This record gives sequence, C-alpha cells and structure tokens, in this order.
Amino acid sequence: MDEIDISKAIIEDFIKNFLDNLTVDVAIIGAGPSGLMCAYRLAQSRIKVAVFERQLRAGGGMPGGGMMFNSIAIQKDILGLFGELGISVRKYNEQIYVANSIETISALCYQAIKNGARIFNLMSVEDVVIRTDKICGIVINWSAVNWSKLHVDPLVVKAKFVVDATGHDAEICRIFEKKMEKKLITPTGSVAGEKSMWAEEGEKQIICNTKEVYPGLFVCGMAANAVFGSPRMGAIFGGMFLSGEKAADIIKEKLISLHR
Ligand code: 48H
Repeated sequence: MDEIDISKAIIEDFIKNFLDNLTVDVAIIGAGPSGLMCAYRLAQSRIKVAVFERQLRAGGGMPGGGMMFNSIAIQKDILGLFGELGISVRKYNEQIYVANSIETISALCYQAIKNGARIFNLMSVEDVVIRTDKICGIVINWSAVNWSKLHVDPLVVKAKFVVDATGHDAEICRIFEKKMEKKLITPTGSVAGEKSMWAEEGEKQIICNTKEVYPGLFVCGMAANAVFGSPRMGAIFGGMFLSGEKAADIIKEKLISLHR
C-alpha cells in the first residue's frame, strides 16, 4: 500500500465533493441541531444542500447537553421525529422527555449525510454574496486561517438560498447588517439580540421567528430568537428541530415556485 495513494485518494475525494458543492440550492451556515435538521429535510426532498461548520465537529451546542450533563430535554410533540431518526427517549414527566445528546446529534448528522447533504467542517463563513438586493451566496475560508488571523483571501459558494443557523450570535445576519447597512425584515430592521431565559416562550417564539429576513437569507434555531429579540430556553431542544424543519419547508416552497 502506497502512502501517496492514500494521500491522493483523500485529496481527490475532497476536491471532487468541494467542486461539486460550489453551486448549491441551499447553503446552511452552522451544523448545530437546527442547521442539521434543516439540511436533513431538504436533502430528503433531493434538494442540493451543503452545511458549512466552523468547528472540527458538527453538533453546535448539543453535545454539551445542559451544563455538560450530556442529556437533552425534548417535548412530546417531537417524539415522532425522534422515532424517525431512531433516537431512544425516556419519559421524565407529562411534558418532558430526555435523550442522550451525543446519540441525538450523531443520528441527525448521519441521516442528513445519508440523505445527500454535504457537511464541510473547519470552514468559516465570513461574508455573503449579494446581487441586486438578493443574497445569492456565501464567502468561505478555512477556520484555521481566521483563527490564526492570517491574511488569506476567501472563496465563494453560490446558493439560491442561504440559512443563518449560527446559534446565539446570529453571525450572518449581523455581518450582513453591518457591512451592507441594509434593513432586515424584522420589526426594528436590525438584529434585536436574544433575551434572558424563559423556556416556554423561547420555544414558542422560535417557530414564528423562523423566516426569510432578507431576500435569499433565512434564519433558524437560536439565531432566529436572537434576530427577533426572543428569549433563550436552556437545554430543551424541541424548538431547534421544529425551527430547522420549518426553514426547510419554506425553502422547499420557494424552490418550487422558482421552477414554476
Ligand atoms: C461557520 C459557524 C459560524 C460561521 C457559527 O449554536 P448551535 O448549536 O445553533 P442551533 O441554533 O442549531 O442550536 C442552538 C442550541 O445549541 C443552543 O445553543 C441552545 C438551545 N441554547 C439555549 C440557551 O439558553 O443557551 O450551532 C451553531 C453552529 C456552531 O456549531 C458554530 O460553530 C457554527 O454554527 N457557526 N459556522 N461559519 N460564521 N458561526
């Protein structure tokens, strides 16, 4: 076995996948639970979707569970989804069920990839591409470049739709707002910032906060609550799944109307 063949196999496989994903239907930024859920549902509908994740591993805040106790709480209304993904759950009381955070994120990751989503880890999104008042792509660089503060120019991925699933920081919306000085489709026209803990309200509001906030730019998960000024909810994750699913549903409709 030649070591050069091992190296060539890896490089060629990666480059092929990377080239294949320079133009996608949907680019999702952030491989946390909401971004992965969105990717899973889109991929199930044979939509070309790529997820860009800054960190070495996918999962965002989920593997850490609640304060590093690696269990998560979920609500009854997403038990069907957990069944579909093959994740074991335990009833805690009438309202709360618990699951292992590693099992949950692994199942979601696996199913997203198996259904055709591509996840690019160790890549950071540092800007968006805009054409005549529509976002139509993202600007990417190796996370190591950003962490090292090296001056290395980025590359571009074109997408019909971009999803900000970057969690608490709502990074993409903030970058867009700051650089373009344009109004987002929010009550204040800008990112309101996340509010303090109120689990029930946070979980309720995240669903209606999941929407298009500028032509071509969608927000889901914790980023949706940050953009619209809604509360955080702690380590209960039903809303993250439902928000990712809702973003996928809206985008599917948009793609259908684009092709009509
Ligand atoms: C590439 C990026 C960039 C970038 C960030 O934080 P996440 O897990 O996000 P959600 O919304 O799917 O889930 C939120 C949940 O984990 C959580 O934090 C909860 C429920 N908190 C409640 C509370 O009260 O605290 O994942 C976001 C991912 C992360 O993996 C980031 O590394 C990644 O996005 N990311 N990737 N380019 N510019 N910014």
